[in-house]
Amino acid sequence: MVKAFATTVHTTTFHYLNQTSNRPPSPSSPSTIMEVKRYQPTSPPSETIPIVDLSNPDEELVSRAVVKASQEWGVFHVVNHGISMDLIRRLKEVGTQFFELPETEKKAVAKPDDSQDFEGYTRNLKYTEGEVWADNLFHRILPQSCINYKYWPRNPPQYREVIEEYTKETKKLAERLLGFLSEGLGLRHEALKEGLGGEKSEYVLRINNFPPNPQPDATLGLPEHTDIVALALIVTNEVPGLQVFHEGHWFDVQYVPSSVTVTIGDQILRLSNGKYKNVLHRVTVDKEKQRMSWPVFVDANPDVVIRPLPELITGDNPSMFKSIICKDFKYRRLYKLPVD
Ligand SMILES: O=C(O)CCC(=O)C(=O)O
Repeated sequence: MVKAFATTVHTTTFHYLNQTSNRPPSPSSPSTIMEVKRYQPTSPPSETIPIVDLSNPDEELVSRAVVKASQEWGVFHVVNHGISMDLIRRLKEVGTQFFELPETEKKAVAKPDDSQDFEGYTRNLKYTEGEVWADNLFHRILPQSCINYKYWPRNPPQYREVIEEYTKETKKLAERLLGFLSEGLGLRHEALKEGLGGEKSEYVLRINNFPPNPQPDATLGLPEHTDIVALALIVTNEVPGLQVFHEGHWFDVQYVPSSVTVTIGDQILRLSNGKYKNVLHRVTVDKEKQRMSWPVFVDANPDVVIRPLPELITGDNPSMFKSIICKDFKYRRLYKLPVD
């Protein structure tokens, strides 16, 4: 298992993301990395994040909607996605119950101070600009060989059973979406999954707890970033806070109760040779309400070479990105080193 990338330049926080704020433009960064002002006002919601109904029997229509949303926005909601509402309710329940435990109990699964990896519970509630203002629990959920149960809470007792069930359903959903995205590239259904390492690609659960913040305008729950992974499948509680950058404006992502929100990350941008967009996003905090979110990140196997899928590259469509091994890619992203 690769752990080298997982320590950040910050001593207290691990970001499973690629931050872009407070950074001068880098000539060798892909053009998709945008510089934004942190407090740029959000635009009026004349346009909203696409919503794709996955239960539509016309699979081709569904596929086209996923592809269009991934090209234009890099983020969309899916509804009727096949994960039962009861399972999502139980996922939220076990996460909420974990964060309600006394600090001493949460520390049973704490990320060790000297850990070179990201897994475990961390508390980052001393706000510094550009840092996370949240409590997080982070652990791998697939493949089985990568799972480290020492970071899975024993309390609440049903935690493991619920997360295992949720993992199975999330994998099915992720693979269906990857299939649509592959077809949108004119490739076989399995092309992107295989490009990420097939059954050896990694799935990681993060539970974010953003407590109310008396100074919501001065603090972000998560600073703007694109995900260094392939995809994130996110469920949240009813408190809005996710914002995405689209055509020069920040948009609030509306809370759609039965949906899973999908964000496209850097790896899909690269594998698709730039066809799909890695969405820049951030999370705001609320003055009075606690916000929580449960992203599952679909990540390439650390030893896979991240590069545009070779079938896509022609004389007319040259490669936009150099090949790089996944673990090196993530290391460079996390340390904000240039990546071609
Ligand atoms: O809280 C959310 O809605 C998104 C979380 C997120 O972007 C992350 O954990 O990287």
